[in-house]
Amino acid sequence: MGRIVIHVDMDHFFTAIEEREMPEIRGKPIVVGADPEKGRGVVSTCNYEARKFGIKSGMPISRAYRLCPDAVFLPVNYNLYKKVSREIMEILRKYADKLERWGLDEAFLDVSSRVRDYKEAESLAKEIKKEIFEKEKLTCSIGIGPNKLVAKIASDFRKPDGLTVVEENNAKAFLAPLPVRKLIGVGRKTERKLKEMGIETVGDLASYDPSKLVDALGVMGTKLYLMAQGIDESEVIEREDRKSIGRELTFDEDTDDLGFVKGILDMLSECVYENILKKDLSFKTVTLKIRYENFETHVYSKTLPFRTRQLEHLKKIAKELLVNNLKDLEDLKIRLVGVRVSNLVPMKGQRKLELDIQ
Ligand code: TTP
Ligand code: MG
Repeated sequence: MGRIVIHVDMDHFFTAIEEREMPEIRGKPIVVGADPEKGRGVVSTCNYEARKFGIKSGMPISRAYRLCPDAVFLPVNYNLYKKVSREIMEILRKYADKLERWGLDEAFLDVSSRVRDYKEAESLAKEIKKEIFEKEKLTCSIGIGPNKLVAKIASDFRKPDGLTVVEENNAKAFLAPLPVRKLIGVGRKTERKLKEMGIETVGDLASYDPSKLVDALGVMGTKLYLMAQGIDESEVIEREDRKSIGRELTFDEDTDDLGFVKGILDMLSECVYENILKKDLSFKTVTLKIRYENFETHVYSKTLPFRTRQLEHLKKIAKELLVNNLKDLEDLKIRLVGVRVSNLVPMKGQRKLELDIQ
């Protein structure tokens, strides 16, 4: 059997979180966007009640206000949404061989080795919905398909709280009646171009002469033609989304013993290094954090002109940063030190890049 891919998309994500936090606004039209007071900015999202009034993501807040003055207008609480997003991805992680996050509220899960058929994939999807609802009190819509393209379109098919399964042999027929705009990568411009060629639905595209598509659209033409047949070979890719890796330690007792602090830095460097190896990364920047007994906290960084993954580089730079920067505050004891690396690049990608250049 081929692959089975699940796509999860949270329902009206930002507003769903706001409703959860403020039960008193539940059931009302809600709009999340910048600067509601001043009437500037755009709509980030709105709940389904607000959508009934014609409000949409990307619309100026002022227009949303005209469409529905009684809606609840809220500012964007991005930090909260990010936290919830992380928790949801954590839940999804358990269910997938590979997980690919797409923005804050979407993810692809390759579950090919976890399930034997679409029936089992459907049960898995139900479990996912249940766990997200129990833990986060939020609903999502899920699509299941033979690839990312079909799974993503399927998750959008029935919303909110939907579950749509499209088996491989059904993919082409499922896509056929949909407008071409639903295909990944088709924006307003491509849509217009296709319309001029008499192509409005995915079905129109699927039965079009592929060589004419290539003449008109180049590589995109080939891609579109394949997508219209329900074909998409792109892998679910686990992206390293960590921007830095660090470890820190608060001492039992504040200290001014430099030798001791250096020893601790070596130990923290080793912990960080272990993580770098595990994730197959290289780094360019090392950052040292020092907190003094009076809680004054300083951060010093050094960026190398090259990428490295050597423990010796890490240890040496961390200690250098300590010695070079201690001078100004040397009469204060140290309460905490931390070592962090950033500017991370996967070694895999790097090797590939080197090969490409040769
Ligand atoms: P979407 O998944 O596109 O929208 P949604 O989750 O709000 O609604 P749906 O039920 O249709 O999936 O986007 C996810 C979040 O990203 C959304 O809650 C807010 C944010 N967003 C913006 O900030 N600006 C935008 O233009 C869009 C489309 C989304
Ligand atoms: Mg969504």
